[in-house]
Amino acid sequence: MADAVAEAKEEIRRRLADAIRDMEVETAADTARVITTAGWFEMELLETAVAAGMSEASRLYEEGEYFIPELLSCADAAEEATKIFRPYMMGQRPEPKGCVVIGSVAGDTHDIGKNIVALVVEAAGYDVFDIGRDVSAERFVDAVIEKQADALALASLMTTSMNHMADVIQLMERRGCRQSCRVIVGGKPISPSFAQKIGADYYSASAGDTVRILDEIMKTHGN
Ligand code: B12
Repeated sequence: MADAVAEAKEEIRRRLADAIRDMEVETAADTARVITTAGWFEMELLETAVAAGMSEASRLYEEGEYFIPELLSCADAAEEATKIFRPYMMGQRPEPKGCVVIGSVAGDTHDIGKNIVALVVEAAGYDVFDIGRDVSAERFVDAVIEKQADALALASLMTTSMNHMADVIQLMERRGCRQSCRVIVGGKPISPSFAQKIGADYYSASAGDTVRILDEIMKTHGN
């Protein structure tokens, strides 16, 4: 019985990933509805299904079958599914735990992964200020100071934008808010050694990891 349920969950996760890869916006939304109605939603499901669908879309892009418009349609399908999950995720939200500013660094307009991280972190009980994509170091630091953020989560999906993470950290130091705010970095080209090199506090590979890191931060640095 438990095996049958696990199999059905895996099958529906696969259906959602396929709908994202195949740019089927309606199917993605319908599949998300089936998942929530069946009570099968799990935080990891959103992240793993979107990652699988987009990674197959990426392969098709590399093979010359997809171009930028196709990738954008896949992103639309992922967003539609996310919209269905959102109220369900927020309904299970615990008491506020801390405050996080998040955004994609200057020069980088990729935001699918960053949006998932923001949503999962918010659903886990954090006040999240998502300041968008292609965000300058100045805007990041203004937001950290204004919101008195416990943590700043920086995203980069490109080797050409990842060095802007270092600019943000240096500006935090110059403007005196580095000590009070932990910095988490993530995204495809980021590694633990890169995080260490630029003086970030943590590298995170996923939305789930980010929640675990934030809980750890609040335990050691929270009020
Ligand atoms: C979709 C996509 C696009 C879409 C973006 C739509 C959108 N709204 O985001 C569009 C079509 C607009 C696009 C444009 C471009 N793209 Co693009 N794109 C991709 C693609 C195929 C998938 C990315 C994705 O969404 N993955 C799905 C999500 C769920 O996974 P993820 O982002 O990795 O996120 C997970 C983790 O990394 C982590 N994470 C992510 N963000 C964060 C943030 C924090 C704080 C934390 C803790 C963790 C975390 O958690 C997430 C969930 O598990 C990648 C290929 C790839 N394999 O990554 C190329 C890719 C990133 N793009 C690339 C390029 C080159 C471009 C363009 C320059 C193409 C062009 N010629 O115009 C432009 C650049 C635009 C710009 N200036 O930013 C290259 C980058 C190469 C490099 N230099 O490093 C890649 C790698 C493709 C390739 N193989 O060449 N792209």
